[in-house]
Amino acid sequence: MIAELKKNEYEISESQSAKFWRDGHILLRGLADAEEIERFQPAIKNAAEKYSTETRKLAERDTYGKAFLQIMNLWRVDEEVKRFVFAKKFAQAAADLLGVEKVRLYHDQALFKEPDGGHTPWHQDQYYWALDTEKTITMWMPLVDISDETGMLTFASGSHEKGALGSLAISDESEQTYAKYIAENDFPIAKAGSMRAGDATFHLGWTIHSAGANLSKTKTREVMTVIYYADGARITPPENQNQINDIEAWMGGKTVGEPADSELNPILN
Ligand SMILES: O=C(O)CCC(=O)C(=O)O
Repeated sequence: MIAELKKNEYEISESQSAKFWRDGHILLRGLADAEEIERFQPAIKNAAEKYSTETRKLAERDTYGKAFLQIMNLWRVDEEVKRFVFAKKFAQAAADLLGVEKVRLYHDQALFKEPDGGHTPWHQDQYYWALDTEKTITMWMPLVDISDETGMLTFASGSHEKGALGSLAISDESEQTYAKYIAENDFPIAKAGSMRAGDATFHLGWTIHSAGANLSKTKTREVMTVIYYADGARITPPENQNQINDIEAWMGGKTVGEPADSELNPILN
């Protein structure tokens, strides 16, 4: 029997949505409860381990490779993970924060930062996405209790207001460039001191963000993410090779100018 995620809604207040749009990110405590995490953490962990294609030792990888094991669209290969990713409660929170009626799935991804794993460089997610909306949002949910020691997601508050800031993939170059830009623009840096499994942050596609290294020798930072965008978005002409790859991988055969509404991108709320 496949475990169901509870249907109870998580109320987003107008002031939370306003804060989200002011800062470009927000922390929601207890979005998934302990029972839900107990049910779904093993399924996500097993699927992430089963479908990870990384075989190199940490020392052999570049900065991006050291940052995390990244296993995408697990909903397509595991029915239990699909229940989690398709949870209305999560999608409705995303829609309420964005202030839109309906959101679609871009893709999910498990981001497991291994013991001794490196930092995640400063970057903007939407550099990768060929969509004609700024109403894009990522839910980032630890499946285990985490502290700063294992790599907390960290935001440059208000940086989303600047929109696209150059053509930079996640790299040493994005780290250096955005660190300088953040200092020059005095964006406040925000991160939670700790997060319980089931707490979640949400951030906009243009918010500059990063994460620390995993300094623990034994603990993996198990995080599951789901990326959503406002229904009605269309595919824009790709501006870099990563956007070409993303259209091919995640847009289900839809092409430039078409609504991003393929079967890989269902409405989830
Ligand atoms: O988990 C991390 O280390 C980075 C996550 C991230 O950049 C994202 O979810 O957009």
